[in-house]
Amino acid sequence: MATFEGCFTDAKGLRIAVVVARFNDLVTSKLLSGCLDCLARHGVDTSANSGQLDVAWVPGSFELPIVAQSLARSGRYQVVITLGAVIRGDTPHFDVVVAEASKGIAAVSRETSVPVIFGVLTTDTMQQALERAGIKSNLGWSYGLQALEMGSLMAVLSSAKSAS
Ligand code: INI
Repeated sequence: MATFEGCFTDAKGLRIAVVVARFNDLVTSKLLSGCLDCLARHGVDTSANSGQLDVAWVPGSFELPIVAQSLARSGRYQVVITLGAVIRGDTPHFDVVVAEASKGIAAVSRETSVPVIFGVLTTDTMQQALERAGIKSNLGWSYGLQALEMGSLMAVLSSAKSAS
């Protein structure tokens, strides 16, 4: 029996791309700070001239999949993180944006075999979003951790495949 697991302590070989939505940037910039803090504390070079990490900004969560797809297809990254905040208003727009972002991101991951972390908050109010982006906890930190786990797990799986 083989057990495959990712790890959080050897991030040196990982190249990571983060795609962030500007819409609700009061929330998404906090998610980004939490995410970068997590990556830095696990050994990822998050400096401005890092060769290990790139950040791309898109207008809103609806645009996350196409840019995640372009980055994943480039072959430069072992994992892509998407960050967004979709907050319910009075119209059905929320449901459209959430559906497209979530289905699109899942599709990119499956099509490219590059893990794409779904870091999109979907909340009823701005208060709920802020609570998850730093006021109580910062889910950006968790998304960073999930990226390390998935990026390293995929590397483990591909070495197991080439060894067999
Ligand atoms: N984009 C978001 O990221 N969050 C939202 O809450 C949101 N709302 O509510 O409209 C939102 N809309 C913009 C959308 O993602 C696109 O950028 C826009 O429709 C242009 O394609």
